[in-house]
This record gives sequence, C-alpha cells and structure tokens, in this order.
Amino acid sequence: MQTSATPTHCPYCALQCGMNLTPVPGGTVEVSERTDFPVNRGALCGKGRTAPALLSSRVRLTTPLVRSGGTLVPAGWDEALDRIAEGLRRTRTEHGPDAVGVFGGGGLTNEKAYALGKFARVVLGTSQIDYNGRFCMSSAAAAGTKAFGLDRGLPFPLEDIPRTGCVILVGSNLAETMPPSLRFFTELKENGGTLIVVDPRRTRTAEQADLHLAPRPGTDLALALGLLHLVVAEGRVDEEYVQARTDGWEEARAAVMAHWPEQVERITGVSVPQLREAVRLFCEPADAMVLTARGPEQQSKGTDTVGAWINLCLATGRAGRPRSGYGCLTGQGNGQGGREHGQKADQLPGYRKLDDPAARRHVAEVWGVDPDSLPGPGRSAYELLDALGTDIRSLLLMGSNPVVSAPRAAHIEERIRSLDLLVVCDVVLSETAALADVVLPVTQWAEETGTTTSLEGRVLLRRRAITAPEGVRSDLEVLHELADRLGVEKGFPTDPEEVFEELRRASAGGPADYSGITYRRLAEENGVFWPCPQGEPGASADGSVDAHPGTPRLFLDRFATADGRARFVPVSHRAIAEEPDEEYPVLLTTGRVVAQYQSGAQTRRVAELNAAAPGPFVELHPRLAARLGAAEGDPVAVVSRRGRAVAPARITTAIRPDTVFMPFHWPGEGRANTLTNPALDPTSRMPEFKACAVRLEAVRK
Ligand SMILES: Nc1nc2c(c(=O)[nH]1)N[C@H]1C(S)=C(S)[C@@H](COP(=O)(O)OP(=O)(O)OC[C@H]3O[C@@H](n4cnc5c(=O)[nH]c(N)nc54)[C@H](O)[C@@H]3O)O[C@H]1N2
Ligand SMILES: Nc1nc2c(c(=O)[nH]1)N[C@H]1C(S)=C(S)[C@@H](COP(=O)(O)OP(=O)(O)OC[C@H]3O[C@@H](n4cnc5c(=O)[nH]c(N)nc54)[C@H](O)[C@@H]3O)O[C@H]1N2
Ligand code: SF4
Ligand SMILES: [Mo]
Repeated sequence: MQTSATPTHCPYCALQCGMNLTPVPGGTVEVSERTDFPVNRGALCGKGRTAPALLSSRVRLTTPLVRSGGTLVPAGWDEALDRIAEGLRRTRTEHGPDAVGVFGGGGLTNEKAYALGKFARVVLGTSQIDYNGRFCMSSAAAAGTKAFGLDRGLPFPLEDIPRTGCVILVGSNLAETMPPSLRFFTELKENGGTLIVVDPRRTRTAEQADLHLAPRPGTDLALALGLLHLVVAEGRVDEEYVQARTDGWEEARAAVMAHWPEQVERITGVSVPQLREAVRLFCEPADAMVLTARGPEQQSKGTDTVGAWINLCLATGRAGRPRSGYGCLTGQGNGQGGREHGQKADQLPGYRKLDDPAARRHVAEVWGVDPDSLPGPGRSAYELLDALGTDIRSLLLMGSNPVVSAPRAAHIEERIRSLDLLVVCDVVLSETAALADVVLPVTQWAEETGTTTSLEGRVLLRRRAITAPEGVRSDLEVLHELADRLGVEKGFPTDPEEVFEELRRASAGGPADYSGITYRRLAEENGVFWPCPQGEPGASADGSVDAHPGTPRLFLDRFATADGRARFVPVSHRAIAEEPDEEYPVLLTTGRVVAQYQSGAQTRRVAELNAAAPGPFVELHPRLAARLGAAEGDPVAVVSRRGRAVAPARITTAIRPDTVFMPFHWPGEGRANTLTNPALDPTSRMPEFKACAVRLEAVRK
C-alpha cells in the first residue's frame, strides 16, 4: 500500500479546493491540508473534509446490477455490458440512432466528458446528448459568449477580487456554496472595498455585505436595468471606454431609459435610495466587478438578465481591465471543463460549435471519421428528459440524478420510468439509478486520475491516491467496453492521460484550447489557465513544445469577438413565466445548504453531513407563517401547478414575506423539484428553478 500523501482536489464544487490524501486501512484515505494550492490554502468545507467517507465500500455500489423480474439483482460485468449493448442496438435498429439518448454531468472529468460526447456521436451516432450543466451556468455562458465572444466563467483568478473597489454579488450564497472563497471578499473589505449582495434572502453571504438588496425573485433584469438607468442619468457612463472597446451602446441605452427607478422599485421591491446607493458604491472606485451565480441565471430570462449585468459593466468601463470585470461563479467540480469538450447538445471539443463546418472537419479528423457522419445539434437537457419514453427509448446516464434535480421532477420521473432501457453509471444507488435496468458501479475521484477545470478556468490534475475496490470500473472503461461491443474497437482508451492527449488535439485552435497543456505541466505548475495553445517547438528552455504560459486574465487587450470589441445587448425587463395569482399567491425559490451537495446522492450518505442537514425545509417569513397558523417545525405543504411537497417550516425574518425558499437536495415528499417550473430561457434553455407560483397549506399533524 502506498503511504505517502497525494496532492489532489476535492470531488465536489467548482472551487476545486486542493487537499492531500493519504491511504489508510479499510480502502479509504485521510484528508490533510494542502497549503500550496492558492485558492483555498488548505481550508476545506465540511463536504470536502468528509468526502473520503464515500470511498468505503459499505455505502457504495461494488457490483453491476441488472433488473430481473422487476428488481435489481447483482450481475457480472460481462452480463451487464452485453445486456446494455444488446438493448442499445435494438433501440437503434427499431427506432433509429436518435432514439438513444445520453445524459452527462458537470462533475465528470474533462476526459470523461470528452469521451462521452465522442461516444454519443461516433459510436451511437445520436444527436440526443446533453448534460446537467444546462441547469447550472448555461445562461451566463450564453450571455458571456454574446457579449465577449467567449465563455470562461471567471475571466480572472479569484485572487483579483480583494484588489478591486467594489463587488456586486448577484444571487450567490458562496458562504454556503463555496465557503473557502469567502476569504477573498473578507480581504476585499479589509482593503477598503465594498460588497453588495443581491438576494431575496439575507443569507450568510448577505450578512457580510455593506449593502444587501433583496429583490423579489425573478426581477434581477429590472434591477440591473434600473442601476444602468441611474448610471446614465447621473452621468457616470465611461464614454471613452464605450467608444474604444464596445459596440451597440446606443440601442442598449435606449432600452435602459425606459426603466425608471420608481418603476424598477415597484417591480423589484428595492427602494430608489438603495438603487442610488448601489450605483454610488459601484461607480466611485476606480475598479469594480459584477459576479453572478444561480440566482439571476436560473430564470426563464437568465440570458437577458446576465446580459443586463454585463451591460452595466461595459457602460462603466468595468470589463477587460485589470481588477475589473464580469464573472460567473460556475458550480460543479468540472462545471467549466464539462461545458467545453462536447457533452453539450450543440458542441464539439474545445468549445467548438457542432454546426460549424470547419469545427466538424477538425474534430472528425482527430476522431478518424467522416465529418458528414457526425450528427447535428440535439435537444437541451429538459427537452431531452421530457422526450424520454416517446422519441427517446433508451438512455445512458453518467453523473447526474435527475429524479431529484430536474425541474417538474414528478413528470421527469414518469418519463424515465417509461424508457425501454435506462443505464446508469454511478458510485451509489441514486434515486435515478434505482429506476435503471442496468446500473454500473464506477470508480471515484480518489481512485482515478483525470483533469477538471475550476471556476477560474484553471485546468487541474486530480490524482489517483488509492486503488478502487474490487468490482468497480472507471467510466472510461465502461465506454471502452461498450464501444467495443457496438463495433468500434479503437478510439476509446481507458488510460485518462491518453484521452487527454487526444482532447488536446481536438481542442487545438478552438476557443477553449488545451493543446499546450500536459499532465506533466499540470503536476508541476499547480494548474494552467486556458486558453493554452501549443507553443513552437523549442520555445521553452528544455526544448519541449508546451511553452505557452496559459491565460489567467482574459480580454485585457481585446475581447474574443471577431473585431475585438464587446457587444452591448439591448434587453428589456419581462415578467417571470408564472406570476403569482389568487390561487398561487406566493413565490417559491430554491437553492442550497452548506452541508448537502446537489441531489444529495453523495452527501446524504455521509453521517456527519446528514446530522448537520438532515432533511428538507420550507423557509418562510413570520407574517406568512402566522397567516398559515404554522409554528417552527410544523409541516407545511407547498403546492404548485406541478405538484405538492411537504416539509417542516423554518420561520425567519431573513426572507421576503412574499417568498418561500426550499433547498432541493432531497427526494420524496420534501422534493422541491416536484414544484418547479420547466419554463425555458429561449437562448440557453435554462429552466426557471428560481421562481414559480405556489400556495401554502397547513398540514394537520
Ligand atoms: N453546499 C453546496 N455547495 C455547492 C452546491 C451544493 O449543492 N451544495 N452546488 C454547487 C453548484 S453545482 C452550484 S451551481 C453552486 C450554486 O451556488 P449558488 O448560486 O450560491 O447557490 P444557490 O443556493 O442555488 O443560489 C444562490 C442564491 O440565490 C438566491 N436567489 C433565489 N432566487 C433569486 C433571484 O431571483 N435573484 C437573485 N439575485 N437571487 C436569488 C437564493 O436565495 C440563494 O441564496 O454551488 C456549488 N456549491
Ligand atoms: N430546484 C432546483 N433544482 C436544481 C438546482 C437549483 O438551484 N434548484 N440547481 C441545478 C444545478 S445548478 C445543478 S448543477 C444540478 C445538479 O444536480 P444533479 O445533476 O443531480 O447532480 P448530482 O447530485 O451532483 O448528481 C451526480 C450523480 O453522479 C454521481 N457521480 C459523481 N461522480 C461521478 C462520476 O465520476 N461518474 C459517474 N458515472 N457518476 C458520478 C453521483 O453519485 C450522483 O448520483 O441540479 C439542478 N437542479
Ligand atoms: S468549497 Fe467546494 S471544493 Fe472546497 S472543500 Fe467545499 S465542496 Fe470541496
Ligand atoms: Mo450547478
């Protein structure tokens, strides 16, 4: 047994905190501080600290399961893989290649995301692939691409935050969702900068703010327009910057002028003096930033909303400059890399577009296939899940648990149940895996090597620290075996470094260019920021070719558009898809708590985390609770047009009286997504997780 510590990264969120792992008896590891990684400098949240608990074979899958007579029973690998191959082949023969769907995840390493996308296009020949990142940062990605010509969540490292003058943090509760990152904001304030938090709830993050704006959920677009209106009215536009570095200001300005502060106050509930104060704090210092997270993004107008916040940055000259800029706080462990290498419906590796003939030619050549054989763009995540059992008859799922995390989840669960064949690769028997026809047990972070790309755009090496238990195989091995059984013997290596070498070539010349990055460099340099094209041979001291230093800061000289100028997007406010009415008078918003991760499939299996956050709840204001006659802890039913959920009341003045909040980490009666509205953003196809109309009912005990 290896006994020395292996430096690696956390399996959970996009901060990708560094940690050291030392093997201990019992097939698991001990976590210790890894201080050389600059993002967390050794600090970890409870999830990262307890992650090894899931390596123990008691809580995880260690043998394939196949459905037999209605129940899942243990099976050998060959039997399970043969059954999958046969089922997929049958679907394709009977219904065509697009009847097979693939669903991936932003937690998968770059190598897995790349291999999964290639598997769908080359082996299955299906266009029907998408992933859970669609539910995550897709609106910010769409808005960033429109405005800057490129989507990299943060165009600068987190270490720039303490050096700016003001940060507006829109709909992020990072004190709970990325706790070690709070340090950057504490340092900002120590340096004399100010923090503005925009959240309908006074969260732990909002408590740190110099100014907390608490808009009605789903009104961030109006809020941003109101602020920009005041910027114009108060003569705070940076005309020189707008002239030199942007296009489209006249149209955007015209759209903004229709949004009067008084009207914005009526829509958002944020008072005009507060709007003025926010503009003053944002505009007075030489530098400032806007950072968005899921609050404003998970809306049926998320793309326009983020566009409006970007407009605010552009009009005030706060983008593409040192210490100033717009950024999105990406969420999942590989939320950034997972959106770059081809598991998205419209995309090829290197952040290339599937409908771009040159991109198709380039990638087809790397894959050794005819460009014309590559399918076109497919459906977005919700649309794909909604088509299960109708157009799509079989689904291969890797790295997501949609029974808990998809909007309108009862309907999606029904769709999943109506499939001819569901295959789930997972480390545990998630709620979705429990519905599968075949479940394959796979290796996890500490048992396999791979790369992830953090929210900073920093490509990192996650290293294997221990040997996986007997009976489990890696996702790459699964794809290799299935490809082989479906007649593609070459092109699906099981060694992650070999996959990465191919990914480098496939991404070369694309927007997310990794061609200058190698495993060796990642090990030596503590990560490399993309784009990192391959240098000229001999350019580096040792004569190797990988000499490009990587790109920690983007857009300083020019934006990534054809002419180098950023684009304003003219946007106007519109209502949420489902406004409250007499029957459903209250707004529901959803989100996270610190001790649980996502659908909870992993963290609900960790005793310490479960003790800290044992179940769902409905957060509501005392006034709403009084009207309902509910006391703290009483069960409350929340009813929407999609269904009904019940959870204990958590009464607090920290939330607006017209809004209730539920975390989405639990299945069953308290499942928040039973209620949520799948109204989609027209551009990003993001569902409206953050606002729908509900009514509350007291539940007799
Ligand atoms: N503990 C924990 N950490 C995580 C995760 C987890 O599940 N658990 N998941 C990871 C992932 S994938 C992601 S995407 C990130 C998400 O990280 P965050 O975006 O910080 O998480 P959320 O709690 O979904 O939403 C943030 C805040 O948005 C607010 N909000 C709700 N509606 C609105 C609105 O209309 N406007 C505005 N401005 N705010 C609103 C909520 O009150 C909430 O406090 O976290 C990552 N880290
Ligand atoms: N109401 C509401 N719903 C939401 C959100 C919200 O704010 N509100 N947020 C949305 C967002 S931002 C996100 S990102 C999604 C996330 O929701 P999900 O997509 O459900 O994400 P996870 O719970 O992380 O699911 C990952 C699954 O893959 C497994 N897994 C982990 N690592 C691996 C691996 O390497 N290989 C394989 N094969 N499996 C692995 C885990 O055990 C788990 O079962 O939820 C979305 N749903
Ligand atoms: S903040 Fe995120 S990356 Fe860091 S330890 Fe917690 S879950 Fe892991
Ligand atoms: Mo996410």
